[in-house]
Amino acid sequence: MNMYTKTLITLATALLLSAPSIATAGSDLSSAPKWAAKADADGNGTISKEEWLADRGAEAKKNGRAVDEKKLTRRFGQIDSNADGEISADEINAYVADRKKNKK
Ligand SMILES: [Ca+2]
Ligand SMILES: [Ca+2]
Repeated sequence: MNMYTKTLITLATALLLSAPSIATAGSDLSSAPKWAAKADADGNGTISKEEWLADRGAEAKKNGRAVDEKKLTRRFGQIDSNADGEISADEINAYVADRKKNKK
């Protein structure tokens, strides 16, 4: 093994090792509430309607509430302000901020 190959392998290993942290830091949901990052089951940085229903449904069940899919779907539409079928961190943050404002 020559130096060049060694350097390449070292570089590749370093890249591989740093990849998970890059993915986490680059996740769009890192600025969103914790539950939002958790709801992103496939980790693509946005929450699809399926992910939303699965997560919110599980949360409702955990809290002993009935799962109202219609209501959850409506809420999804409220949060998904650009209506592209995915909830981004910006949309969640705007929604949460709005809700806090209205509570006061
Ligand atoms: Ca997702
Ligand atoms: Ca959206």
